[in-house]
This record gives sequence, structure tokens and C-alpha cells, in this order.
Amino acid sequence: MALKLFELVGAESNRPFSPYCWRIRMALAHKGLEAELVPWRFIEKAAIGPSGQGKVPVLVHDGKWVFESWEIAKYLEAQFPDRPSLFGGAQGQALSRVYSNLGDVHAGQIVRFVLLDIYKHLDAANQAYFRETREPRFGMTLEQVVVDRDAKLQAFRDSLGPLRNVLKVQPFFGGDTPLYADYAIFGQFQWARAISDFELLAADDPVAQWRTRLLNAFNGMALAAPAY
Ligand SMILES: N[C@@H](CCC(=O)N[C@@H](CS)C(=O)NCC(=O)O)C(=O)O
Repeated sequence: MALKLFELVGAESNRPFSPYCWRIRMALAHKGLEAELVPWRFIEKAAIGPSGQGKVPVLVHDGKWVFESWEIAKYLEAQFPDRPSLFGGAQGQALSRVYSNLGDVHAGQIVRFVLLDIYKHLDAANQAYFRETREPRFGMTLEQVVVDRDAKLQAFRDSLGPLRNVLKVQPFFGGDTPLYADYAIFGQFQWARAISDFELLAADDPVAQWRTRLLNAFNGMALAAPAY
């Protein structure tokens, strides 16, 4: 069995920082699966060409190319049913879709805090690509996107209220132990840590304490990765 995961990095090949790739890193660890980790940069489209699209994460399993974090998570669950479940059953899988979508919403919020920090971690060729693709998307310069980030912070923290209320009474969204629902949300916070020293969470926030529990999971795998 051969598994390969293409992961987004910047100038430093040992600093993976995609929120979606982190979801899959955690999912692989949850299943106790070893994968060859392939550092990949935005402009290296040819390397993932066989997947038929241009974004990571991309998983290659015995020659089969799988993309989209949610599809990869479902694929791992289906292919490795004897390993610890990512979803806790069919109903859990259905409910996990909500967390995956919620994680996407968080990514859309968090990017407005860390966009310029991502740019600062790229080499010159990827910086040019990043500016060319992101500035039209936001309709402003990278610098303008983050200029008022301090003012936006409280609203972001407030938006985490429903998650915070859950984490006040149970250690993980999965209950006593984490599931893919946890990784689908954690990916965004690990992305921000990997790339930015901007403190998204107050230290006494139950969400920060949950993040710490996941940083320490799997023998501190996420904690050991380069971050701020
Ligand atoms: N919905 C996709 C999103 C994947 C995605 O947006 N990946 C980004 C890195 S975080 C990417 O590869 N972007 C390539 C580009 O912008 O050219 C998933 O869940 O996997």
C-alpha cells in the first residue's frame, strides 16, 4: 500500500500551511496511516496534473488520485474501514459534512487576518502568482485586506460562540476523542498558526484549549510542525 499526500508549502518546504491539507494530515494520523508527504507550491500545477485540477490536498493511493479534502476523508474511511473511524458511522459521516462546510466558512474569515502573512512566506514566483490571483478575488490589494484586522478580531471570536459552547462541556466535537469533525475545524487554526503570529484566539478561550489538545494529539504531530 503506497500513500502520497501533496501538501501546500511556501519558500520553506517544511512549513505546510494549507487548512485543507492539515485536515488530511490529521485524518491520516487518526487512521494510523503513513504517507509520503510531497511539498507542493501554488505554481507547480503539473505535479498534480493527473488529479485533473489544480488544488491541494491531493492524495495518491496505489496510483489512484483523489482530491478535495472531504472526498479524501470519505475515501480514507471507505478504503481503511478496519482502522479507527473518522466519522463514527454513517450518521456521523453525514453530520461531519456540516463541520467540513463550517471549516470552509472559517477559512473565508481567517484569510482576512493572514492573507499578507501567507504572501510573506512565499518565494518570488509564487508571490507574483498569489498577488495576481488573490487581489482580483478580494477586489483590493493584499495589504488592504488585512489593514483593519485588529478591528475585525472580536467579531470573529464572537462567531465561534456555538463551537465554544460545545467545547465548554466536552473535550472534542467527536465527544471524548476527536473525529474528522474536529480536524475539519482544526485545519484552519493550524493554517493560521503555521503562517502568522496574529493571535486569533485568546489563551483562556475553550476553543484555544481544544486547539492545544489537537496540537498534542498523535504525539504532538501538529505541535512539532513549524508555526508561530
Ligand atoms: N475545497 C478544497 C479546497 C482546496 C484549496 O483551496 N486548496 C488551496 C490551498 S489552501 C490550493 O491548492 N490553491 C491553489 C491555487 O490557489 O492555485 C478542499 O477542501 O480540498
